Amino acid sequence: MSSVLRVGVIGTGMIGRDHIRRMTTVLAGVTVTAVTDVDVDTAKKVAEGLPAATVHATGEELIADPAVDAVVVCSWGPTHEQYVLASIAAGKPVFCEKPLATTQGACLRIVQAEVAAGRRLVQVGYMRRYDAAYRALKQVVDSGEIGAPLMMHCAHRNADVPSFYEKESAITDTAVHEIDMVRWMFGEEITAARVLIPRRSRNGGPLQDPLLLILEMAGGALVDVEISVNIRYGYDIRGEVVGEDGTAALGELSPVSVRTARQVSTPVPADWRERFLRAYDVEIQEWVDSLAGGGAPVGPNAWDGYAAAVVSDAGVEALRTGERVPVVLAPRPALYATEAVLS
Ligand code: NAD
Ligand code: ISE
Repeated sequence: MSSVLRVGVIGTGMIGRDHIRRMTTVLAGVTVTAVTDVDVDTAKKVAEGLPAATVHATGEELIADPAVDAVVVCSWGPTHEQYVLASIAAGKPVFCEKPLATTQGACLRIVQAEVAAGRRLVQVGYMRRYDAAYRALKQVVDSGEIGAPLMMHCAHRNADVPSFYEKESAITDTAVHEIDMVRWMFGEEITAARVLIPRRSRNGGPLQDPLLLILEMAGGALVDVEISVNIRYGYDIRGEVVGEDGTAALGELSPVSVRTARQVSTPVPADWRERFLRAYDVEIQEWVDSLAGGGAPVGPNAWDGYAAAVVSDAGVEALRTGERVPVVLAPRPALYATEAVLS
């Protein structure tokens, strides 16, 4: 590898373009040398702003390009498995946007391919682990200051969602972030999921919106996640851990609050790009830095992607049946030692 990491990006939609922007104008030690998208015109348009980048006809062709040291997968979820497996087969590090794959079987195949390769090549885009507020919250929890955690209350509110968003997406596409985050925050696995269904919002169209996902942690704590995907007023992410001796919550994030006409107001972000702007920067910079000199990625790994998929499947089953659904994970391979997985 050269001293500057040469990255190929598969999928030049919303987050693909956002990651290309940060890799070319914000971050250090990285350059984008190749792009591809099934919508070739989109890829070509993006490449117009990247004079050094080749536009490839397929993801496989991009992965094989000798000018690509590492791959970033930002295509639709169902296509992730093939590109992650092809990157592992080529021996190239691959950063895959969440979810790692859309079924637990596909995630397990990725885990098995990486284990067979004998080294860590895969990182999954669970960016909350890089967010300053979540990191500060975890520091308080880990310090013991609020005592043993008993519960966590979360809210994941989107102003709106695209038309292709389906009933199950509330779990598989949205709450999957909390699923990964609480495994990391509590340093333990999730053992069961339940879903409660409140009255339906008139803003939710055909979706059952909102939903309440309840997660049971291995240590006995309970996590509730409100998932609202048509809240209208903005993108609002909340989290509060209740401990034996105190509570700790994500702080308000706006750098400004305005007082006027006997009111106090702070802006609410429009969407995930605005709310997690810096978290994505830190996430990709730390990924780039970890690969320097042929190193291995240290962020959320293929096992984390697999575990999130199993919990997500349990959540979908709980939504379908109204039952409590236990989470059963395959045996964890030695490549994913506990401390590397959850810390
Ligand atoms: P998008 O629809 O805007 O972009 C996806 C792009 O992938 C499209 O341009 C599409 O043409 C392309 N594509 C589809 N199949 C392809 C294939 N086989 N090969 C190459 N390109 C292909 O979607 P998006 O919002 O950018 O989401 C992309 C991925 O990123 C999803 O997995 C999504 O869950 C994830 N995502 C993560 C976050 C986050 O907060 N971490 C936020 C948004 C999206
Ligand atoms: C989107 O794909 C994301 O990952 C966002 O972070 C999340 O808030 C949104 O609900 C998803 O659709």
